[in-house]
Amino acid sequence: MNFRDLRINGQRLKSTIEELAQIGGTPGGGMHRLALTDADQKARDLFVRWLGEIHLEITIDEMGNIFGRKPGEKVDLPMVLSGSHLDTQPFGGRFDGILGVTGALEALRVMRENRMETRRTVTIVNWTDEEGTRFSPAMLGSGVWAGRFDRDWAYSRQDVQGKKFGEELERIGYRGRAPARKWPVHAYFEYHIEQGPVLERIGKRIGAPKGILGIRWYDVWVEGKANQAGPTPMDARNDALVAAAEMVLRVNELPGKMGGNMVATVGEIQNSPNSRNIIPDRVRFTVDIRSWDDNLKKEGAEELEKEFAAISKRRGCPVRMELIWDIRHTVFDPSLVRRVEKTARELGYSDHSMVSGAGHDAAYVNEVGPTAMIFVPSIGGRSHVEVENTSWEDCEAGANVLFHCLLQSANE
Ligand code: HGY
Ligand code: MN
Ligand code: MN
Repeated sequence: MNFRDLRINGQRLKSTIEELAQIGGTPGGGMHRLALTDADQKARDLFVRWLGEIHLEITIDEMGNIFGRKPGEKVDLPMVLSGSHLDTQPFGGRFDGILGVTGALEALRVMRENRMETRRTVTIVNWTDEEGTRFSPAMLGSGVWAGRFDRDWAYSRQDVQGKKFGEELERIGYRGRAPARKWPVHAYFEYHIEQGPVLERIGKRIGAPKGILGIRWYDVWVEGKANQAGPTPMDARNDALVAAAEMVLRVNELPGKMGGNMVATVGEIQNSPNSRNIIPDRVRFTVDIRSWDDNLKKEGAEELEKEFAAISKRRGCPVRMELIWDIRHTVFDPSLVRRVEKTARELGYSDHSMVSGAGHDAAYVNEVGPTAMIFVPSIGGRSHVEVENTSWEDCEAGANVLFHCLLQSANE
């Protein structure tokens, strides 16, 4: 049989994604399946069932990363790995992460039904807590596996209700016994929606990112003095929320001020006591700074620190800024990126070289072995929203590129 003529089953890929979308789906057609919640547990159970149906060897490690292995003829050779994540953003989309897991599953299903043997082992993975929205920072599962985070530190991370990662992992029954520890990887491919406007705008079908922006995450706490909103004169206030509001504006102005290619976002804020007639005295908010230039990212953060200190002093509201995540920009393996581009063209798809503004587990796997990603367009350039969408034709095209990249790497 000539493997080159084989294609994935687009209809089966579609129904697999739609079945997963029922677990933690929102009335608005999006997804609300945060890491280590009951919905995440159900999605994991379904994923494990699917792995069993195609007779993969299943391993769950101590970070809850789920691996399904299809042994190759030479089991001692470094394996080919592919996957992404099943956890989602709050009111997020049904493709982010899920397309990479289901695309790899579809590739293994085609291998199984065609009784295909490969020289190297091919393994699929669902990484725990890629989003980092419930338990920050992002990519805790792949980060511990790659040796970037300490397992017990990851276990100690808390959500806004004070629940701990390790306890929640235990509660949903996915704290495996296998060490979350890297092993040699011959090639890792992560298939993912672009989550931006580029491919749609230029009318290209397959994106071949050369890498990922560097990312820094901070938690910021601002203190004030609570008091009655009525009798307290304006010049006698230490209003934590007003101080925080000024700081949020400085974050938004930072990329323009730094003059380089940078984005900066405050996405999360808690205000207390959060009563309409009490002057707030405690605010926590998050800062997300991204740039290809790691120095610019660092300088930008230092600039923010100075500006926050000035606001804090002027308003009498102490501020504390804690760096909770710093990942340098990622450069993927050029020969694997070329494989993605060449395979796309051989399959008759247009392709485009680009950079990923979104973070991915591929950033940490890239520190262990040669890595590349495959993008397909996001309709309207939207992602991390309920209306996140990609056409089924593009989903099928990207999965075909993934399937053939896996075959090439698994047989070399
Ligand atoms: O933040 C990101 O870009 C990814 O969704 N974790
Ligand atoms: Mn993702
Ligand atoms: Mn995401």
